Amino acid sequence: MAKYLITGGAGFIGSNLTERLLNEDDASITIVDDLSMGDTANIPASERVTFIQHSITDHEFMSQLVRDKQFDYYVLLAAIASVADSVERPYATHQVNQEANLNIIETLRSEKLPFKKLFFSSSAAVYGQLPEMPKREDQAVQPLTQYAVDKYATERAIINYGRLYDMPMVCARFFNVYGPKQNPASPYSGVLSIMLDCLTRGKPFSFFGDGSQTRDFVFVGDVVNAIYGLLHTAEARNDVYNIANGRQTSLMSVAKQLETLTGKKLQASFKPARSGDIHDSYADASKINALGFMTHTPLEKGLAKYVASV
Ligand code: UD2
Repeated sequence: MAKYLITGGAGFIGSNLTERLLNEDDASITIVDDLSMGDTANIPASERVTFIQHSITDHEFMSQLVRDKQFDYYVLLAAIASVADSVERPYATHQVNQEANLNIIETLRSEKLPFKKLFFSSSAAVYGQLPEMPKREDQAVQPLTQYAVDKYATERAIINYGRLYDMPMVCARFFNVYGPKQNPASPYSGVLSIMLDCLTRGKPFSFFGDGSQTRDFVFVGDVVNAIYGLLHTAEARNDVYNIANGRQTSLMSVAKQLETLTGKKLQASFKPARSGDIHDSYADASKINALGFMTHTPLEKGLAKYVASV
């Protein structure tokens, strides 16, 4: 049995990954999640899944769990997942997005615990507002918020641990992930989840800015395939990969596509842009594509699946 630890496993991406792993006969999955954004309803019912409600910021608790269980695979997804939220709560962001992850890798290092691969979810936010597009992993970074600083610092720490202590580590920079199980409840939720919720419930939606900002929207099914591939590909080691669709789409144009799919009209208003927001973002996905497992669900197909799921 391959033993997986997924931090943030009750959340949007973690619960989709859990579902994906259950398709593999030999996976047993332990989820640690404080349910700040996640929901136990997301977690598939299976005797191969163990759920622990706890914060990853409890270092002693997490170290003990790692020592006791000695997982084969570590998937570090738990995070304060919003740039705007990190601007409101910089120190809490640091504790969750950096310190808690450092504690896990330091436990593995200092106690020389064996494992097969550790995956950390970094973010496109590390690229900041630099004008080069599409974003490639070897381009300069510009972390403009505490969120981006912590994601970048943790990514580097993980790659350095891998190199210095010969530990099998891999990081990915997620672009804008969307799809089933995305939680629209917080003002900091992913924009497509908020937009779809507003459309289906007839609630007003605010564009922060004029809607011309662009993002690289990547379907969650492609993201979990990518995480699985990175965990199980030996050459993907001590390195970082963009996880993206490789397409640039404006918020306004994705709003039009959702209106067509739902047959409803968005009640939209326009507010000032959010502090720390970047205007444009899209990725060059050729580095992960070269590994041979990345899938790219076209936006219109992914949106249709998402709409059908709510
Ligand atoms: C996403 C990720 C973040 C980080 C970042 C990297 C989410 C939730 N966040 O942040 O974790 O990886 O990418 O660049 O996926 N917007 C509106 N109205 C709303 C909500 C949002 O106009 O009600 C705008 C928002 O100002 C931004 C765009 O939509 O320009 C996307 O916002 P987001 O919060 O979905 O994602 P982003 O790109 O800030």
